[in-house]
Amino acid sequence: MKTTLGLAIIAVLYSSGSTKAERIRGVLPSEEHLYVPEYSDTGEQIWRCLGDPSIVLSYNQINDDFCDCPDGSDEPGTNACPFNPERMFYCENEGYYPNYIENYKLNDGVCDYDICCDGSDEYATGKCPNKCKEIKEQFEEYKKNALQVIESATNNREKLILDAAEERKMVEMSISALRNKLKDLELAEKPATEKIENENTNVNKIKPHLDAVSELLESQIKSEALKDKKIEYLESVLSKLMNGYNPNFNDLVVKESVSSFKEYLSNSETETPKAATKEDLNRLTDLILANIPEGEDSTPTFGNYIHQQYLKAIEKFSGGQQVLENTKISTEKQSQNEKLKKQLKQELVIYEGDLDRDYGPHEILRAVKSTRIGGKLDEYNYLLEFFGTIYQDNVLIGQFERFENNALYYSNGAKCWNGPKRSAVVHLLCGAESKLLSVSEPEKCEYSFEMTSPIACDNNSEKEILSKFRINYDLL
Ligand code: MAN
Repeated sequence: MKTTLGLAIIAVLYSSGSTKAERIRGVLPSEEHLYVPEYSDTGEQIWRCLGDPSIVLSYNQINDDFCDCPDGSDEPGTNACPFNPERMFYCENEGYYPNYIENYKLNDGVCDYDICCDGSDEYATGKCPNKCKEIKEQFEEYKKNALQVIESATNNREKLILDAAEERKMVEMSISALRNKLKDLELAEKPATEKIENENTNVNKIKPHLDAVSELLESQIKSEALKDKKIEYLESVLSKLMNGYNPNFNDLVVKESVSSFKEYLSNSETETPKAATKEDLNRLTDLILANIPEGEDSTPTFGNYIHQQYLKAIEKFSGGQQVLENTKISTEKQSQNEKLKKQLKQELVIYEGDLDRDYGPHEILRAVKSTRIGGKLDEYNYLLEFFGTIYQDNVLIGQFERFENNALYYSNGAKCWNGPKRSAVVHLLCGAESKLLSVSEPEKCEYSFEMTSPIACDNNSEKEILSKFRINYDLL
């Protein structure tokens, strides 16, 4: 029973805020554990500077409006220490969004409701009552409208993502069409003989016979030549004998040989070549004829005959003389083909390069790559092309370089007089339409644009709504 009552009291203490009252002013909840006191040997509550634990303070020196720690950690809730961006004052803004404010804005008599809607930044002056409830109502109203815009912007973004995928498909299709065209051109260029052989396997039946003819002729020629040499030699021996023998020696064998040789010499000019060679060739010709259609009337020479039969065979098996002509690609046509191939290859390189380019998340920039957004901002007309250039009137501000963290980067613009080449960063904010909002020149010839676009609508949009929300102080 006692225990239950004890627990109930603790619960009441927590919910009534007495624990909060003990919180160290200005410290964010996740750092509260760094402000727990230690106990010295004498039992005194002590605390060490966060940036330098060798500096030991009495616990009540925290927020005593006197700066003891070099990093300002002993004064999280006052402006006694110099401003340290790492140690901002934490406004709890209960019921709304917690936030941080620079310590030099504390108790300066100004209600910084856009940061601390609870007025806690003016705790000492007491000038600023808590307005979190009213501000929250304003924000909710603003958010409702903003969400409607975001919804239509997100729909537009989804459409753009689909368009981008479609664009990619088109590029892929163009690549495959170009590759096919190139393949066709290369096929058409294959050497004529190769084509005949590929297309007319029947001609191949004849070819071995023709090869055999030439082989036979070759060996025939060789053997004839050898025979001629032998005959020449024998003729020279017999000539010697014929011219040098002594007719006074009554050698009948010699006399008979010489007279036979003389007879041989007188007949040799009219002698015909050996029939065997021709017979062999005829036999082979018959073989060829067995594979080809009816020949024409007899041909004047064997060479011509073979040639004619060969052409006939090609005609029969390959669809006619046309094939021969078709396969003979004229040099003119060849150079035309070369030109076309070169052009196709160049196009292919462009398309293939395009597939590798960085078009951002979901390749969304593909869908808007040549969309142009124009607008007059301050004294100049600006023209922006997402994946192209930005112009300030006629001056080139930059050329698209990359898309990173919802910002488009452009560089390599026209050179600035006495300065760098112009460049720009375009910060994108979620919006249903693409529209240039503002431009500034933080550094000479370095431009910073703000632009709405559906391509910038992602899951952080709620945060973005808050950052764009402005309090209407008249209503507070
Ligand atoms: C022009 C504009 C300006 C730029 C100056 C620099 O006037 O491009 O934005 O600052 O040139 O000389």
